Amino acid sequence: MITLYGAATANSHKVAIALEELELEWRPRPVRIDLKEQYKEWFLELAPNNKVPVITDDETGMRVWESGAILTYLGEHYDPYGRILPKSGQARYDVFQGAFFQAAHIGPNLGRLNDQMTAAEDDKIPAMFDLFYSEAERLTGVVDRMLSDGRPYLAGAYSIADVMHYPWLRFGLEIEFPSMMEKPRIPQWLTRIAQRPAVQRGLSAFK
Ligand SMILES: N[C@@H](CCC(=O)N[C@@H](CS)C(=O)NCC(=O)O)C(=O)O
Repeated sequence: MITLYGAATANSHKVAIALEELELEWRPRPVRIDLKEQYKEWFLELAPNNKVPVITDDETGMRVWESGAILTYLGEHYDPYGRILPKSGQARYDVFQGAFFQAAHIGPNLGRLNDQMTAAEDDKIPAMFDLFYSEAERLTGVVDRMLSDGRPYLAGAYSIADVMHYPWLRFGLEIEFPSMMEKPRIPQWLTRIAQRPAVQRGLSAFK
């Protein structure tokens, strides 16, 4: 049995979606980040970076934190037919490119932009807002180019690259982020992914 320590956040949803895509037996263990449960000693022993998600796997005795590492782990241990992580070749590295790009660029920049957008008026820093907003515009251009040859998914076939981006970029559609709405390939890709039953189940795992 796999336990996912998580919360109703994009990074935890990525893992819940992958667990559902692979039809694995798992249980959610909600972590109250609003109550700072992630700083408790028991949690820091699991995840020294005091952030969800983390998984433990009774089958293998493994513990993994960082959503990209968790999805790689699930792909390597529980995806024999390469449904979300191709087994070899260029296809595998196309997926890793997308996954690392999300973890290094999309997550941190959109996260900080969201912090600025939702901050109390006195805490907003206009220069920070402009910086993260213009970078978010550039990054949506990158995602659009990744889809530009008519491919339905970011690395060609559906993969952990899509699973990592979807919970983040769907907010762009929700707020009608202008540079995303001008690029129909991204909303079309989001709609395609939203229709997957495993994605719908994964998103409802933590409320
Ligand atoms: N790079 C990490 C980011 C994880 C992350 O930022 N988690 C947030 C929720 S989405 C969290 O646990 N924040 C609590 C804190 O920072 O104290 C990953 O992809 O797993």
